[in-house]
Amino acid sequence: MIKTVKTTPYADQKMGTAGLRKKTRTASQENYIENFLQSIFNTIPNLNEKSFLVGGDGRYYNKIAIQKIIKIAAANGVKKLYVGKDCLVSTPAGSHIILENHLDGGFVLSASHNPGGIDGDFGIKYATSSGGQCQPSESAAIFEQTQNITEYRISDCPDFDLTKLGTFYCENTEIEVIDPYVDYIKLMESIFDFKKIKKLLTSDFRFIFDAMNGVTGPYAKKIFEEILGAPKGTVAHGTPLEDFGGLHPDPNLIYAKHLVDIMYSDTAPDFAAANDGDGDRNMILGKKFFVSPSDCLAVLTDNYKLIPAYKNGIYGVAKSAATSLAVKHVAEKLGIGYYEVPTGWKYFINLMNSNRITFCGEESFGAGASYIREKDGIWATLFWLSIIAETGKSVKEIVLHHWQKYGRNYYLRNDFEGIPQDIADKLMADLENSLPSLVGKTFDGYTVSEAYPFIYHDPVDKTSTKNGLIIHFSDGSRIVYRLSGTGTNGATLRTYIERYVTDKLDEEPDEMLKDLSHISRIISDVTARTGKEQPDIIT
Ligand code: G16
Repeated sequence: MIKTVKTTPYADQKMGTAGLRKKTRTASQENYIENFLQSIFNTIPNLNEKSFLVGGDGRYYNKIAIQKIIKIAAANGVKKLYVGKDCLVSTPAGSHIILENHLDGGFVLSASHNPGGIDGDFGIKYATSSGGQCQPSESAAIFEQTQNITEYRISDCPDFDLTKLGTFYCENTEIEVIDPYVDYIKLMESIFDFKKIKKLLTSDFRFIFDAMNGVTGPYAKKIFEEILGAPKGTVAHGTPLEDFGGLHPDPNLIYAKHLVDIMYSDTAPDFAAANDGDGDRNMILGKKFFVSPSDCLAVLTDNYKLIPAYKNGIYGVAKSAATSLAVKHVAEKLGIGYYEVPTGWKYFINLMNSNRITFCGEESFGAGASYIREKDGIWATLFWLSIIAETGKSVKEIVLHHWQKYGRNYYLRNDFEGIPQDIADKLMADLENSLPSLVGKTFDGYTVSEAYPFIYHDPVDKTSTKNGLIIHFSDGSRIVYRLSGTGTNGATLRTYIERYVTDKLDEEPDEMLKDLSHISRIISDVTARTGKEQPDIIT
């Protein structure tokens, strides 16, 4: 039976950079998920012809929310749902399933790299038929629905067993519980030379893949251990856990410190990769060596010919404006298209659909290509393994060689977290107003040559998006400021600092960027406004 339930709006259901992300306690309030889902369905016509994917990264509350999604979808007359077995599907695999099966969209329940559990975070990434997250105009329409909602529809059928493959019905909606791994693995086999990678992984080469107790564990065990022959145990933290086993599943130098410690020890293996909760972010490490995500994109692009799927040529490459300019040097040398977009993978979708780009990446530990519409941590790992297998070089040698060829963009991101929203908004507004007056000023020897808000004009749909403030210095250095759109605790000011050099290639970024970091704090006035002398997180 279908029930219609009266409800009232929640004011805070605006999607951020990647879907709706909230504290689990907020998301588990009465009618919270129901309102949000009904609001999405209210924006989609002809639901009886529409099919969606449902899955998640294994975090706490996903199983409860997925039962709700099934019942709300059924009550709204959705034609079919494909549900990942055990409620699991990684964000990249989800994108592939949507595209491969020509689905109308999907719900990947994840707060990405944010911690899980009742005191952690919960999230819903809503993808459209593009295979990527909905566009700003679509999220605005959904937000409007959330603000006017008065009722939702839900089936009162009992909960379903989602631990076994099979098909059943809820009202008239077909529910198929699918294997979330098999098609994705085939996809990876079609891109990379698995034989070459297998030869490497069955030699004395030592590798750790850290799934951080997120969703990539089962994918990685199947790919690296079962198919590619890496020794059992290569995949660490390989079982998806509701609270990520207490880990903060963010693959960076701070939250994956346990892995960093191993890789900086004298007994470090040759290579390590970590993925985040939902498998779209990655961190790449060599022996006593960290590859910054901006450099990662540049190195992958420069080595495209080594990968079977790309060896005949690639379209262009794109990065978010806040990502370092390292890949720009590569694009110029290769003579391929180069684009800068706002932060958010959704901005790459039009560029991929129009064959303007093949590769894209972001400073926020993301790299990917146009075979799907999300970033992909396992793809990045297989790409690095391919480069190592083909060149016989270590990670450090590969990156040093890259810097010798192109110069190095030293890069750091400073995050000031938990700032009251009004203070953060005022800081950004004042900073934006002050930009014209900064041009020509010199700070500790660095002269501002240009300062402007980043405004992106999408070449395909002609929309414009404002995202972040950019300050250029006459020596090629840059500072970019923006507020994060993925946090759940006040506002986070991100300050991205970059300096380009062609000598001094193997120095510490902290040291090389000390002055610019200081200048970035002076210009933003962050200390006076927030009381914070130093960033909370430096990556
Ligand atoms: C999401 C988006 C990315 C974006 C990142 C950081 O990643 O998909 O495109 O770069 O957020 O966003 P912000 O700087 O606004 O916090 P994920 O992995 O969190 O879904």
